[in-house]
Amino acid sequence: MPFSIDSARNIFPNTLSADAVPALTARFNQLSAEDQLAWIWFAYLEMGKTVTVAAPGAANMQFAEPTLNEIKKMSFQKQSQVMCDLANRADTPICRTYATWTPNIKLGFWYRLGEWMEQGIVAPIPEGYKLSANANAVLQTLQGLDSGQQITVLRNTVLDMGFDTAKMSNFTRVSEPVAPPTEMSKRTKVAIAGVTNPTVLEYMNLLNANDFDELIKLFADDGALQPPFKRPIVGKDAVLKFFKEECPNLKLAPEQGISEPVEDGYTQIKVTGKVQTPWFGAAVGMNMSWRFLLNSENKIFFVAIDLLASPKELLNLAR
Ligand code: 45D
Repeated sequence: MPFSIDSARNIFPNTLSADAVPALTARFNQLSAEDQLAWIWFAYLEMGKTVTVAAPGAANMQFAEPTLNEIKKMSFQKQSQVMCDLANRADTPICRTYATWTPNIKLGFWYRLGEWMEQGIVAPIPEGYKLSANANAVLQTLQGLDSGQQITVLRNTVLDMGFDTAKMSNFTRVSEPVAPPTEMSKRTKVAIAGVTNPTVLEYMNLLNANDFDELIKLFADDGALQPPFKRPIVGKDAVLKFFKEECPNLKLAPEQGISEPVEDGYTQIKVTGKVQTPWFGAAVGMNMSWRFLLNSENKIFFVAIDLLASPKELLNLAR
């Protein structure tokens, strides 16, 4: 076999991903818990001036509801403690429950807490709270990023909270029920300038239709998918689980690409374009690339999805 997962990660090495995102996330994680909570609050308010977050669907909320109701009944002081515990990744029952949730449940939980903070049902960020100089600098850097990068940082800050599942001996991941795929008559078809490969086109169309059971059939048994800023997820079972847990209702709008044969019947294809998340819809088009490596049977051996450093990168199809 000419490629390993590790060597496949280096196809199209000129692709510039948004390094500002992990760099800023790391700086955020250095802040105190109080500063982190206030920082997210200010960032959220600031962003709310230009883009609105969509209310999570009922499916995202049902698993968070018992915890939310527990928090609702607490005193302001206890509520603040719970939020600090989450930021501190403390070992508490709520932090352990939180850790088992999928990203969308975590985001839905904070969405509701944010609403309640605004309505005075949950302890607000103290009036006149002054961010530390460091937190302020981190906030300023955030404001300089494009909106796709901003929402990715915000998402990271939320996902990193709660107890560390790596320290939990056994737990069951809690995820929303998977919605049925879009019915055939309502499906859309993408067109990609420079790419006609049916596997790549089907990948986009099936992901847009939430048809994960068909989508996974495009992968080789030992195939892998590498999400932005993450290690590859290897093997069909793990990739399918990821699709069902984290990919419903994404909207992929690929624009252009390049395809070329490599060794042993493999083909490498790079596609660039926009991705919308159900949380922000058309208000935020993230600049993304997909780097596919297909085997001689035209199955996906590897695909890396990257958040791009700038819109200019959309036109970078060099090898
Ligand atoms: O602490 O081809 C308060 C893959 C204050 C799959 C708050 C993909 C206190 C394959 C405001 C209350 C998935 C890889 C907190 C493609 C406090 C594939 C709340 C890519 C926390 C294309 C804050 C998909 C809140 C991508 C409510 C790139 C914050 C998806 C909410 C990207 C933040 C999705 C939200 C992103 C952020 C979603 C809702 C970046 C959502 C971001």
